[in-house]
Amino acid sequence: MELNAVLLLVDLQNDFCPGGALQIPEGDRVIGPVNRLLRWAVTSGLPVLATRDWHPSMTGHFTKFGGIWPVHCVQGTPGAAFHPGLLLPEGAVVLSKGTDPERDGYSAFEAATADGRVLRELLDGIGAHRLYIAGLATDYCVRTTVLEALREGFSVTVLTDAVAGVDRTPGASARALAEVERGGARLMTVDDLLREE
Ligand code: VGL
Ligand code: ZN
Repeated sequence: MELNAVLLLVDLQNDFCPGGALQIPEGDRVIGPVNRLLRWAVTSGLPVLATRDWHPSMTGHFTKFGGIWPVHCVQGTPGAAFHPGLLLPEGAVVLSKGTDPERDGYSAFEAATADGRVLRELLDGIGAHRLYIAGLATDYCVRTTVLEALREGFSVTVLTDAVAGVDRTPGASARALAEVERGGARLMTVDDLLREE
């Protein structure tokens, strides 16, 4: 395992899982692989950062205010809570994104802790060079986050069985993975990663 790496989990929330307001058909399929990643991270001493989509009730992100999404992940609602099966370890740092009503807030680099620390600040504080990324949705927040991380000079590994996508247009998630790979991200399964360590 590389030193100076972090596990970054993106938006593993009820509203993105079956039964949620913006359900990803198999959103909850990633919970098992993500929990294996979490055990690995804790054992290896990797810091765990978890973003959550955390919208105000009125935001241009929602269809009724001109956006493209149904109402989802409204701050403090059950749909915005992390999936109950997600075993976030003690010490995991939670960052909220999508809080600005004028922005979609897809990138985890727009996320901040309750006391106002942004992702970049935390990564710099840790001295992180590599980000292991998993979560939802492959074709939106995961894609945007990975592309921004690559632009910012981080090495990125995406765990392909620990991400799932919205696929508003068929194949969008597969295209997003191909795009981030072309951009320099490493794609692997959780099994590949745990075998390698
Ligand atoms: C997301 C659509 C709308 C995401 C957030 O987390 O990928 N997708 N809001
Ligand atoms: Zn959202």
